[in-house]
Amino acid sequence: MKITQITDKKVSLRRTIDTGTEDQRKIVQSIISTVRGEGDSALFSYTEKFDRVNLSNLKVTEEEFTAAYETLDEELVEIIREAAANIRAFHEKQKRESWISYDDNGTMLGQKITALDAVGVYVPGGTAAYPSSVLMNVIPAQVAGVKRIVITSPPNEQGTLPAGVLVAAKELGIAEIYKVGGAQAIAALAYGTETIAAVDKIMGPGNIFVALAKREVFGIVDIDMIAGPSEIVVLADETAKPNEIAADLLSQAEHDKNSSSILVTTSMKQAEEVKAEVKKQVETLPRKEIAKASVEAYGHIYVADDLETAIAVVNELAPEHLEVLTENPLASLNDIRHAGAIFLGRYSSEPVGDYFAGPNHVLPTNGTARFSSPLNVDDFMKKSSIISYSEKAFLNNYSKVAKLARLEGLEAHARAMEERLK
Ligand code: HSO
Ligand code: ZN
Repeated sequence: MKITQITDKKVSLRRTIDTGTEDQRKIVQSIISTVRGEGDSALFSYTEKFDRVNLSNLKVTEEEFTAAYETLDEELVEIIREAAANIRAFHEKQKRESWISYDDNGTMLGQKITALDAVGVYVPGGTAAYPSSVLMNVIPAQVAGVKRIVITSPPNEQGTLPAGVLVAAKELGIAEIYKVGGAQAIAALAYGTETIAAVDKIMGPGNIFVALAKREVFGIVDIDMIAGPSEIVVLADETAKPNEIAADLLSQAEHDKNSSSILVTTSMKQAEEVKAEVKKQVETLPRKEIAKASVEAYGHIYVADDLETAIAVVNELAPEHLEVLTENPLASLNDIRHAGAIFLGRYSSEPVGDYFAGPNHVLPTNGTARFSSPLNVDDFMKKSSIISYSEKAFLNNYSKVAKLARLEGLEAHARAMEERLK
């Protein structure tokens, strides 16, 4: 882990995003057009090619759900239920209502809020098939009132999905889960096949092929965001404990070798202790190869002269997760402008938010916290404007509208106004 002293409040620390190679884009485009043309049969053959399994059906059956429950501890199922309840309670608070306002002319204006009809959630394969991400994507959609929620995920070589994913989905009452991954899954969700009806929006992270496919189908359907690897920034003063900081940094470093873990501190002594702790702790992790690679490539410690400079660095980084481990975390909250989720104090270690507290763990990465927000109920709702003019409101205003129309050279607009006077 590199240690850098920062004195200038105007540091520039932007990262770039992986938009794929020309070849990768071509592969994705070809997969999408094949799925569009051939439907299910393309899904089966791509699954055989990429996931090395020959499936007889795409949809997860009741037997598969039952088998999943048999492999999971009853206690764990209870914990999933409790996490789901916390997540639901937090998202319920976000729900917006339609509204209408009236004025003295009899004008009625408003906003009608409608849930999306159908949403697809992509759950990546391998060790990144997180039950927690099923909860985080599905629950806000349910709170919004989305009627049809579909999950797709690539099967393993035995042709099944992880038990945790199936149990989480079943606990939420999801009936449609399909064993298909990669760009072919995104194509199926966007265009539909015989088995998988098209959705209106596609959520969820995935590898570069999934990300490129989402970009490719954007406009046909909506997409959530193109998520980058997980990031954590810890903002600390000398009161924070190096062993705790190191443990929290490693909690995100173990996600992916491209994840980044950064400490911004006002104490050089602590910086050196954290560096040593990270080195020590990482050796004991089962995923040490990933965590080590991540820390080596993207781990960084910035030592700032004072808290104000440290906060400027944090805002420049605009991290996905920010832990504030200072003497008075609340006092800094006002000055922190850019972060996906802000964890205050040593008992709010980041995994509390990943799994259990209630706020969403789908967060803006790669500095996009400058302009975007955590996944939330609004992401599953859209608005329609309501406009209702009375005769009085019309007579008061039609000529103004006609004048604006003629200013733009749009005579038919002006006449539509005047036609009503006849
Ligand atoms: N930290 C990840 C979410 C996650 N962590 C899932 C564990 N499981 C991105 O916010
Ligand atoms: Zn995590």
